[in-house]
Amino acid sequence: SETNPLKRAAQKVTESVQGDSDGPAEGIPGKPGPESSPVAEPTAAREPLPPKPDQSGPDTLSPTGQLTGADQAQMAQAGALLTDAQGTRRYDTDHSLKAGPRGPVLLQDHHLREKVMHFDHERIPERVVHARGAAAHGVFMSYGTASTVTRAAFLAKDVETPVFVRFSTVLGSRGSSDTVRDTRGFATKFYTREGVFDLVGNNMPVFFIQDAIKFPDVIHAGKPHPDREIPQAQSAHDTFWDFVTLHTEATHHTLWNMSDRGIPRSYRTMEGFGVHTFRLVDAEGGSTLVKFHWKPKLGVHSLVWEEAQIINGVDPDFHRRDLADAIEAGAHPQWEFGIQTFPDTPDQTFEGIDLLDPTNIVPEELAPVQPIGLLTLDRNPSNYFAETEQVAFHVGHLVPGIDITDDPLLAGRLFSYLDTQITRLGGPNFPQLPINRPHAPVNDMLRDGMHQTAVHRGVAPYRPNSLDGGCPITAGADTAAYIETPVRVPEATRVREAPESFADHFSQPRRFWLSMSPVEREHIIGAYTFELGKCYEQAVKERALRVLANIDPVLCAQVAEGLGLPAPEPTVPLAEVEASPALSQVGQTWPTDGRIIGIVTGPDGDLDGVRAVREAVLRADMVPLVVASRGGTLNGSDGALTVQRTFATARSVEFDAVLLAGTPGLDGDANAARDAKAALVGVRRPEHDPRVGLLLTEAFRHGKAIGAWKGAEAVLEAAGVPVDAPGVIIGDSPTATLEQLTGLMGTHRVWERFTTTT
Ligand code: HDE
Repeated sequence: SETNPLKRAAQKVTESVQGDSDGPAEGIPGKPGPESSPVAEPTAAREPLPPKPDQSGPDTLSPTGQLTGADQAQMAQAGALLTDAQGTRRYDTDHSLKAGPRGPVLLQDHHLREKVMHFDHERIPERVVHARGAAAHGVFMSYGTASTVTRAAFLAKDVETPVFVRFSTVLGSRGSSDTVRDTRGFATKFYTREGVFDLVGNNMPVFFIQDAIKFPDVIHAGKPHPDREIPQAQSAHDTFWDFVTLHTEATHHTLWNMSDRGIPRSYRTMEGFGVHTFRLVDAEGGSTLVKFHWKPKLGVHSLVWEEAQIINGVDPDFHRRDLADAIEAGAHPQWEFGIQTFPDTPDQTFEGIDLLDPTNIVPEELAPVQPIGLLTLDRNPSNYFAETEQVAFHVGHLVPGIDITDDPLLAGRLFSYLDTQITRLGGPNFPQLPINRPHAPVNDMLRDGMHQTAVHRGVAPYRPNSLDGGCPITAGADTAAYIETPVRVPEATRVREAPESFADHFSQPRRFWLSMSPVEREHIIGAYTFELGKCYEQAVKERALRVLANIDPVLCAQVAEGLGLPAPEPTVPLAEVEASPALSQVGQTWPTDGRIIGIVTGPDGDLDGVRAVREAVLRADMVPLVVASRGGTLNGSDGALTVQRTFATARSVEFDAVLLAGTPGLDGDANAARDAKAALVGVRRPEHDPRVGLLLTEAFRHGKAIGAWKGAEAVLEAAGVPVDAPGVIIGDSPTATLEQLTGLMGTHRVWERFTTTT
């Protein structure tokens, strides 16, 4: 046959496509790779598998109302044969065109040029804030309970609406760690039949500033220092603390960041908030002011700071992985959507709280959160870039029945979100990207522009017109038009000023502090002490203490003690406020679905017991991870057990609880013989391995439930974990131990283990 490699490769293509003129070839089974390749092709070319259910693209309509399923298929690897961007088949994409094998690369290599050109432009600018995120598809099922206050069709009874939710950190770059201390974004795109509604919220109900004009400033202060570009994804540095102590309206949000809310255990265990007060409008035009809430079914749960720091190194993708794994495993995260409602009075206050001030909450005890629907995330994105990166949220994406208020922070956002997409997504046609396409038919008169992908018909994109049949015509209230609520605007003189009611910066933070349990207060004190301890500027630390003195003298004194500075006196009288118990994360019991239990066993552990607890953990919708001295399988009497983590790869931070497998009782000689045998193959028993000791002391320190069944006490003793401490269980049988352990996990942590001083 042909000896010239190029000709032979060309011949290979010709043979494989014979009889297949209008579709991809069946495959090239058994064909050797190109001559220059040292090994044969690893696999024979074949048709790609059809996408798994969770890999199919969003079920969207194009701007012209056509289903885009066909486009989606074309975007994947749609056939066996490689083509270039123009659809021309290529026989080699691993070698540049050269003048001889050792000669110069030729400028005429247009395949090289196209391939590298595309690669050069693969990145787009990351989001200026919220750059690091993870997302999922899901569905929102409305209870209909909001129908009395809003005409929004997707909030009517039993309406199902597809959604896409993106969670994020705020300060870090795209490649930064997940478990940094920061606010988290919680942005939801509802693809409703009346258009897209975006609720672009956070996991904290308040914001640092009251006026959008300060947003560039607070972000400049929070981002890394401009000279060295450090620190990454942190607020523990001088400029952040400089800003938040000079602009004391930031006090409340800063306190939330320093609380356990700043280090969530998982995206699945975060609350979400719309932050601003919105206005709902019913079918008769009646309006109600509301605050939006997302309540996680698994309860609010956080990491402890040391865990968060360890995870930054051990698994920087912790939250991203957790979300994707849970969805893939069928543990679909759920949140109840709720509203607090307030009468739409001209002063827009409730119980003396200014509803236009985004540094305020309204305690749930004063205005209960009323459930209006259920969000379930059930499908992972199939392509991070196309979906999670290119999704474009905007607070101005509203549907009939949902309107805005005059919160000055919201006003600035209404401008900013559209503006940013032009830089980020390269022009005004980002709504045409598959993830952003509305599911309602689009019939706009927007035309042309960068990256226009629609082929608009007609000649008269203006109205009224007499050339395109007079269409489109405008909708009215009876045909679901978006109609702005006719709110009275007060007669006023234009000023650059904040209202007097925005001036109280300390009573709401004091309420938050008073609502915390002793252990949560301890964590807050630790967080301030850590962050301010990382600052270099003495004046910044001192100013921060003056702010803390106005929240609470104990908080101030303890942080001052940690910094080695005197505690100042308050400069304003301490606010007389009641605690809001709903703000605390401690004291309730939650489902344990999706929680991870590490089951540690030695080379001669009770493997039948391990198998029994593994199965019981799975039945309880939790995740068992078997941890042993080495990888592979363990052979019990009932067949092999797969090892998921070894003493080298396991770290306590991955587990919500630890179970130690018992070892069947052996006498002293047998013990020695067993150890000798284990040492020969380089395998240590758990009680002899310092990594197991570390795992247990960390789990103990982090307030995690620890269980051991008969024969494993030695492992606890070797680690120095007291067997009679709270949350440490020595059970009679494997499953009885698991049962007790699960009971403890419902409260999230063994809170009694944390020392408190307040
Ligand atoms: Fe944002 N914010 N923001 N923000 N924000 C952005 O939009 C902005 C604010 C929030 O997953 C940007 O598409 C201004 C409050 C989330 O894609 C940008 C102000 C809240 C996300 C922007 C605020 C948020 C963003 C960056 C002060 C909670 C991520 C990229 C007026 C209620 C959305 C982008 C996603 C993203 C501007 C304040 C939440 C630049 C000017 C308050 C969850 O447009």
